[in-house]
Formats: sequence, C-alpha cells, structure tokens
Amino acid sequence: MKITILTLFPEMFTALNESILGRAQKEGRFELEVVDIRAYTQDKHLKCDDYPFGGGAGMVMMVQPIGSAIEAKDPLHRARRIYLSPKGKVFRQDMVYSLAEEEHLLLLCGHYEGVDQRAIDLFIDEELSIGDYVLTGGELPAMVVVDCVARYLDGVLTPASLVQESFSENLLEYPQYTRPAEYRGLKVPDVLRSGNHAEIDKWRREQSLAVTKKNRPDLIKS
Ligand code: 4GM
Repeated sequence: MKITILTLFPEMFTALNESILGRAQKEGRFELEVVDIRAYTQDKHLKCDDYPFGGGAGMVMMVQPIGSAIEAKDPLHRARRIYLSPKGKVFRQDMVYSLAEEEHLLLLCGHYEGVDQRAIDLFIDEELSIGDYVLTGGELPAMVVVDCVARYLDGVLTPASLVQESFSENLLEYPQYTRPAEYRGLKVPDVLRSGNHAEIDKWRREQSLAVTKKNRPDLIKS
C-alpha cells in the first residue's frame, strides 16, 4: 500500500518512522509519501492560506496549492482521497478493514480553520473525523488513520494479535500482567500463574465483560 499525506507540516510525520510502523516501512509493507503543500503554491511569497470571505476569525487554506498537489500526486484519481476534519464521519474500527484493502490512500491535513470548501468538493472522496474534538490540525488525525490501517497490512503484526482482537469484538481488553509476580504488595491474580488455560480464558472473559460494563456500557447490546 502507498499512503500519500498532504500537509503544511511534513516534519510532524517523522513520528511514523518509530517502532512497529518504522519497521513495517523498512520492510516495504507500506510506503509513506509526505508531501509539503507549500511546494505547490503559485503565490510568489509561498502563501498557502488567506482570510475567509465573509469575515470571521482565523485563516483558511487556499484551494490552488491543494488542488495542484493532489493532481500532481494522484493524476488519474486512483487513490481513495480522505480529508481529516471535525465535520467528518466519525472514524471507527470497522472502517479500518476497508481502508486496509486499498492500493493507495491520500490523506489531506487541514490547519487553521480548515480548507476552502472547493478543495473538498473538487478533490476529496470522503471527510473523516477521529472523534468529537477540535485540534490545531489534521496531522495527528492522519497519523491515527495510518497507524490503524498499517496494523492490518500483511506482515506488520503477528496474525494472532489480530485474531484475538476480532474474537473479543465489542468487549474491552482484559487486564494484562508481566513479571514480577508481586509489586508493592499487589499480586498478579493466581489464576494467570496456574497454567489452567480453561480457567484463564474464563477469567479473562469475565474481566472483559466487567470493564466493558463499567466504562463502555453502550458496547453491550443485549
Ligand atoms: C477545522 C476544520 C480533524 C479544523 C478543518 C482536524 C480535529 C479533527 C481542522 C480542519 C482538526 C478530527 C483541523 N481537528 N476530530 N483540525 O478528526 O482540518
């Protein structure tokens, strides 16, 4: 998979060169192309934002640099083009699976008060929000989408962790422990050290149900 990011702040995406995603890129599991929108402006002072028509606070990203960058990077419109914005459809786990099937994703990051509406109308397929809050830019949301999708690409994670995840669908994770068996008087539950895997599975299901009821009762249908 190829993922093209369009942003005014390309350095932010160095975060994706760390850990699992860094290794996955080196192994060629996906290719990240980070594009500086400023390189495409026709303005002689390299301006990419301007005051909003009709007045109001803040700045709006101009359509020309965005349009030129998208047409340069996806001339035949083969990519699924996504704009990250608080107005978008809320991004959920079920959308991750369909995004992971794509050959090419293009993620547009807005800054300031967002982008000229014509950039969305002319060049974007769908508007996604990672949640009901406002950030200074779409860069962190784009990184969230990349991370979620990359986990499902072949060879990025060990299949067992993904199987486990879908198995316990709609329930939150049970508590995990590692050594030492006791820390500041808090002991690891005996069952986890018993070697009885039927009992361990039962305990974990009960814990998952209990934490879901407490923190996310909305996830429990019936
Ligand atoms: C306003 C309009 C995405 C602000 C468009 C982007 C939150 C999200 C921005 C924009 C963002 C989100 C930039 N803040 N909830 N800020 O996914 O692109």
